[in-house]
Amino acid sequence: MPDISWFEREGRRSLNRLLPRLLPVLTGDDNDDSQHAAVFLSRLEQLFPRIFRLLYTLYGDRYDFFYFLEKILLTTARASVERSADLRALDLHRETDSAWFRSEKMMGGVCYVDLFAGNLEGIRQRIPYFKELGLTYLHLMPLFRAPEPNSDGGYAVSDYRRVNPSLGTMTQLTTLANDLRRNGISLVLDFVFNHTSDEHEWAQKALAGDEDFLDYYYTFPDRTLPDRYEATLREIFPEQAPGSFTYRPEIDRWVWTTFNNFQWDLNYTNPAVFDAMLGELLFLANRGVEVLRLDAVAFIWKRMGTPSESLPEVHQVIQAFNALARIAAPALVFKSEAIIHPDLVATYISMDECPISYNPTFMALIWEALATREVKLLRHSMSKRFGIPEGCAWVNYVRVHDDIGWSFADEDAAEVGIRGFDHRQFLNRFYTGQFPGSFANGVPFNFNPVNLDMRISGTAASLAGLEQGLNLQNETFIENAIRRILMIHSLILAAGGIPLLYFGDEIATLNDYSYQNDPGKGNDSRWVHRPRFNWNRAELRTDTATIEGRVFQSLQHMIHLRRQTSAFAELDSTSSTVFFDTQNPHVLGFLRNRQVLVLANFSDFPQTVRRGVLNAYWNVPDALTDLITNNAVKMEEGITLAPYQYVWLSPTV
Ligand code: OTU
Repeated sequence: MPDISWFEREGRRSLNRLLPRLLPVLTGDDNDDSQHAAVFLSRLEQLFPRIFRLLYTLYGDRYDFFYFLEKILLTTARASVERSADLRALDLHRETDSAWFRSEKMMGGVCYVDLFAGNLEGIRQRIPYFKELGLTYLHLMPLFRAPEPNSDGGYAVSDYRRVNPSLGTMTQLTTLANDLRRNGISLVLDFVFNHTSDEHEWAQKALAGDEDFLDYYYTFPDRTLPDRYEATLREIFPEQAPGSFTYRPEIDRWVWTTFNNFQWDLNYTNPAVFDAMLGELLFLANRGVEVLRLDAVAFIWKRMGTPSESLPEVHQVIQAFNALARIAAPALVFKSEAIIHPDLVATYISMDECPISYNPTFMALIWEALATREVKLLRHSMSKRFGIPEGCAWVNYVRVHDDIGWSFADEDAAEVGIRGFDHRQFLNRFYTGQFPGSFANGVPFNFNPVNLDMRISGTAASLAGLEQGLNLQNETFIENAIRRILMIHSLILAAGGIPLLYFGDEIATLNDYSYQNDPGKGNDSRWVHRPRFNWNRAELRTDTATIEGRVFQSLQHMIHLRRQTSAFAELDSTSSTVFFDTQNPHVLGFLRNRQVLVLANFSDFPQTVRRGVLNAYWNVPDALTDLITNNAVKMEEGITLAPYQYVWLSPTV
């Protein structure tokens, strides 16, 4: 690899050679916005050295490198020219306010367009509901054209520029993005960029034998290379889609399909793929999408003899996308979806790569602590891993549309005396209701008989015990389940980052087993926790005598409190959430910005935390208020929490 001075010199030379090709695009006949061209060029000047280094590292050994370098810059310039005045204004604003998503006002929600509201127009009509919940971030699940009846919930995209006709049109999506923004809500969409569906035009051309498009994917004439690759690959869907390759008789070749057999992995070693996907990415940004969730991010680069996950080139590709997006659409932020070992989750998080990331370890360990009633692994792991680079933010969640995988670090577990493998077996038995005394009604997802790996499906309410309580008509079970649901949400609302609500959880939606009879869904248990949103039950949300009302009102109250309390902002990524040992094995404790103390009791019994313990971390004020109840808290010897009680303690003002 050349040294820094070579990159500097050749980068400058390359930019000088390429500028004359870009200028006509930026200042063409139908585009006389010289001010915008100047903004573009100044961003380009600033970011080009980085872009040149990244692209050269990825593609510099190809004879046609310079051709693609030019093409990639032209794609960026065209997208910049096409960007609307509104979005350009947003760009300028966000360039000076990059901390916008770290505010205490941030509140996320996620739903399927069809299941939540029928179609895009339905979503638009539900804006008042989003506002009721204080939403500022709305993630709509994949809504593009996709195969029928099975598209992996839309994660097999057939056309990134066309909305699934049953949901609406691209024009409606653009209007929706605008309407949401006017209501203070940022639109979040997936960028499903590891694979396309086999119905995508590129795949269709490949199936017709077009060599240029065969190069968009990884295809092999026989099993020789697939077998060698598979020796070190992890199986992601061992039950529903075993292996990582699919035979296609049309071309008599094996196609790389990490996920389902209709999801074809894109070949990012081909710069034409990089350029084409950059075009799709910027197209979405120009529709008004503010956050792109980079789906299945770990898998986009492969190398023989490795698991082909999280290779260095993965980071280079995303960083290059990031830098180019910062030129054409700087308001856009990437969120990484890496549900993998926590060490690797962290490698995606930086301002130059993905400033926002799911926090899968926090999510999984919250459920782990509910099962064990002990917080040691949760506390230990979070105190090691919650800090992330300055400027970035976690997305904290208890549930999304996917399974729950026990992706905590075995090292963290060993450090608190837990054997990872055995513990996962226990958790799987617990959450599928097989462990004696379990409160959970979960469903297995992709059991792998070779390594006994398994993940769990189920709604938050069913996993937290509500389904069991209602089935048994046991008031105590029901009460504990409601408290668990509220307590775990109190944690994602209080911890630093963006809380993300999975719509339906706010009205304690239970598992829906009817997916089993659906031809496109029956082999994928994740559909058990993706039911159609029940608006009749949502009607009960103001009646606190109902379960729906109690859960909704409590969540709404907490969201409101969070908005009012500046201590819930991410002021400093490494120290604004400090987890500490409460010296009570059942009580989780963390401090927010040295101002709010959060305690949560994971046990079915009252638990006490001694004041002396708290004093070691916080100068415990004499007069304390629990923000949740607005009650004064007397802390003489300590504080005793009821079963599943959570408190947000703040100095009384
Ligand atoms: C993601 O999840 C999506 O969230 C899923 O809904 C999709 O099925 C999948 O990608 C394919 O597009 O395996 O069970 O370690 O990081 O990428 C969920 C893999 C998944 C995960 C994740 C994947």
